[in-house]
Amino acid sequence: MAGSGLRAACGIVSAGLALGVAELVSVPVGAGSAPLAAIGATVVDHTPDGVREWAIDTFGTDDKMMLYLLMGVVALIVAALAGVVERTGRPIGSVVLGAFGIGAAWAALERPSANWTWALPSLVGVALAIVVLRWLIRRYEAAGAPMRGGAAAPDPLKATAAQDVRSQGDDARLSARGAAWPRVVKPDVAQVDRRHVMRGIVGVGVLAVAAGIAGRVLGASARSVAGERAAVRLPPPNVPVPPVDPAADLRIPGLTPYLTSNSDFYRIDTALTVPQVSKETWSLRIHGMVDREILLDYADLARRPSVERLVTLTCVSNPVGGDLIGNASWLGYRLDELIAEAGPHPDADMVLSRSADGFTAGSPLAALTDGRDALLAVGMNGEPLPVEHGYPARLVVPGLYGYVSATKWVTELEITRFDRAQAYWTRRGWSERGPIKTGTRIDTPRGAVRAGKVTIAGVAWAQHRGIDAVEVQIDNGPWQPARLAAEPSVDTWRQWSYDWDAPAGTHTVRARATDGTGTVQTAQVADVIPDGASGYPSRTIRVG
Ligand SMILES: Nc1nc2c(c(=O)[nH]1)N[C@H]1C(S)=C(S)[C@@H](COP(=O)(O)O)O[C@H]1N2
Ligand SMILES: [Mo]
Repeated sequence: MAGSGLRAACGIVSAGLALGVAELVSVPVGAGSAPLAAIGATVVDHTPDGVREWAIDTFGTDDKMMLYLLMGVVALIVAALAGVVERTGRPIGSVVLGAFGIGAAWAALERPSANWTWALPSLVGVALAIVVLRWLIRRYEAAGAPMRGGAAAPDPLKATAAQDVRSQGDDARLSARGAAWPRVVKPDVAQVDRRHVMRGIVGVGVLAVAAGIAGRVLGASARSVAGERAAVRLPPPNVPVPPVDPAADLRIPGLTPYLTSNSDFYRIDTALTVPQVSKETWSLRIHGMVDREILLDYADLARRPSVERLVTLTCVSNPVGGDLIGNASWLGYRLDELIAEAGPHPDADMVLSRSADGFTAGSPLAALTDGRDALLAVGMNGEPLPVEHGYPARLVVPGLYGYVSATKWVTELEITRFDRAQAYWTRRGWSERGPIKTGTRIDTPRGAVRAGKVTIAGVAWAQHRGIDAVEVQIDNGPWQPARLAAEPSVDTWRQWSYDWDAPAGTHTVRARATDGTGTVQTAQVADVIPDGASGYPSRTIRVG
């Protein structure tokens, strides 16, 4: 390995040790306090909308993985450079590492759930990394030149400098000595010394990996709420969902089922690691413009009447034809009742819900109190909420996109006003109100089909208004009514199908829905930002 390569390796293993040790220190401090997690979360919060859009478009739900990969590559480069520039008498690399440690500590302190101890993982890790880097570099500089094949001509000007190479440690001089003064320092001695450096590097590297793995494993098991969730017994709903009408499910191959299973349900949130919120420490505070603050814990909920409701959730980032939409039965507690107990002031118009990880959504107070089935949900499809869908409790509001209503891991409802408070995505350029736009999707067929009878089918949604009609258009022909499946609730999507006698050739199929108020969905094409995509879905089908 060339000299700068060894120096780079010293930097990389030292920084690796910082990350590994930080991971260990973060176990008692708290999830998200380790440097990469803290920096990642801060980056997510401060990414300009354009970049964010591009990342979601390009990587889809792998966007978080890509962020970690990117941070890993940057960390690797910075660590290698820190090693290359570090000198015994000139600790530039140490300063670089120190700056990163302070930056990471600052990012950790900025997290919504942070206290001062959140700085510790980064600071302890980096302090140790600096000590180890200095030690490795001293070892390296004491070891002498890496042996290079094809000896360079000796540089007479460097001849004297080479004598005190042990205290200077400049790569050029080192190689001059190694190549040209084999009798001054015996090559076998230099090689032994280099092995000494390599052993140091490998040793630190092993420690770094061991600390990192131990930290991850201990952290995951210490914080995971998977065990307690598995033991939760949901109260039987006082008002259960009647069994779903079989006529809601047309059971056409390729058509999305009426109910989405928990494992197939889309997941969208800003959390880099899924928040682990124990029901033992969870509480919900209703406060702000209210007559009396309310504080509820999980046990209080069990004493309240519960309901079960079918509601289709939709993400504002769902493009036309996209799959960021899912339908489930939700078990929970009526928000209108909870909010009424707090006594909201007449001039309040917004409920700012806040999650354990600092996400906020701003919902119109009216949408949560107008009699629709807006819920504080604890169950999903007959199970306790999956951890990634908000365990132990989340909001579900029919008719509003998730970003303005569906707060997972919810801990607070602040009754306030739209002219006083701004929610997470509104601050980032998305609309402050997010009613769901009437939409439809063509699920089948995809690609090529045989000429003859072809069933075109899909789902349509206009939550809380319901779907009254779906029409299909072939090749700019007239709009034809589709057959509608049963609609167990106006708060869910509705399946539709259309039997088409398909002639050979390439055809374009479009669909559009009419909601329960008689309004046809808009043909106007809009991007997802700022308030949801619109336009008719279309599909090109080759009939052979
Ligand atoms: N705590 C928290 N809750 C959140 C979000 C989030 O980022 N953090 N994202 C919202 C968005 S944009 C959507 S679309 C829904 C998605 O819910 P799901 O992941 O259960 O499908 O959650 C909402 N609730
Ligand atoms: Mo969303």
